[in-house]
Amino acid sequence: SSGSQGVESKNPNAETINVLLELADQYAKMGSEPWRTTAYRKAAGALKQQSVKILTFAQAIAINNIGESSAEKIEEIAKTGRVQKLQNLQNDPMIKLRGLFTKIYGVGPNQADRWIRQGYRTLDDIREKAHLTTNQRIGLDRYDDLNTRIPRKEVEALGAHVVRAARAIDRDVQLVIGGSYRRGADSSGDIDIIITRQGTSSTSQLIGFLDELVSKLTDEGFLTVALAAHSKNRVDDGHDSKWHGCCVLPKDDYPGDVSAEADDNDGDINKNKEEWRPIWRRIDLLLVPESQLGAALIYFTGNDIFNRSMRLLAQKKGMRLNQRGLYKDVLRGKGNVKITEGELVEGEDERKIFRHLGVHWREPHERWC
Ligand code: DCP
Ligand code: MG
Ligand code: MN
Repeated sequence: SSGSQGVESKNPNAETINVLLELADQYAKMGSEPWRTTAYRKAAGALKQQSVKILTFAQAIAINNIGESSAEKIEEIAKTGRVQKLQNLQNDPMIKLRGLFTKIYGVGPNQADRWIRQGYRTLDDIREKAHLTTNQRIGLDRYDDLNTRIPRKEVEALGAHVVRAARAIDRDVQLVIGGSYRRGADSSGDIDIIITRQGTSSTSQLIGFLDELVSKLTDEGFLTVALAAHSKNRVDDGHDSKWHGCCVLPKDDYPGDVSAEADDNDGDINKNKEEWRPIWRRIDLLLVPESQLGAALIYFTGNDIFNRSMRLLAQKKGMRLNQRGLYKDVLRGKGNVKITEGELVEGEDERKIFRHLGVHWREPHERWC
């Protein structure tokens, strides 16, 4: 999941934008009505482009990408400084409880609602009474750690640690930290590492390397646990192209003063080495053959809303974009159902994929929606 990034106060609509993004995040957290998240983020994006403060419904609705509901909220924020609906949602005890439960790794809104219907009201109830999957058990045991955002400097140190281990096994591998880090975020929910090697055209060519890397990092205590993957990550030969797990940065790798520029909820954890304690962090390793690197970079840089709009754009142009490449002449049948993969247009070069789609290049830090 990707939280929104607020804007600096020099923008005339900064306050409105930040409240809209908070509202979008609230709906994202709730999992219901996901289109509202998209709508409010789009409206916030449109407001960012304005050079004057937007005060009324009429002014707002006249702007591209701002719908009725967003326009109403914009006027409300301009007048009162807040959105009543957001406050109601934030104060609703059942919504709060659902938020408490969905913050357990591996728990979605449906599971949370089932538990609430069963009468569970606290994490202790879940711990003692609920039937948990292995992933959920880990999520509950490490609840606080896994819900603490990772300061950017720690993401860098974690990445550097993995790069050192990877290079010691195979000096020709290349690693890129993707996800919110690549978009320039001050802090991240997890660390996403894209792994490739020159000359590879299939994920299976990298599986052996991944196995070696994971066992090395596990043996030395950097990787603490593997999390069960979803089946959709399997490639043709049955191997997983994605590895999910947790890691801990060794004390010696810890940079000083990491939390200085991070979000408020980063607290003072590990601010200096003397007070260091191990914090479990979520880590995703992604195997990508060089021939698909560009498409994979787009996908794993995100954010998810940016990805959705790029895929929609490809579809509108009779093409198809996924994490492996951009394809043309995709045969579609009834209900726009894909019949053939089509012919590969581009997979390796991120910029060329933008060009083939006819859109201007957007730097990773410009891909927040
Ligand atoms: N992604 C996507 N659709 C999803 C989930 C992920 O397109 N439903 C892509 C875009 C994300 C990237 O994968 O940017 C990494 O996923 P993360 O869940 O790690 O999200 P982020 O790295 O963007 O944010 P966070 O800081 O929360 O990890
Ligand atoms: Mg991430
Ligand atoms: Mn991730």
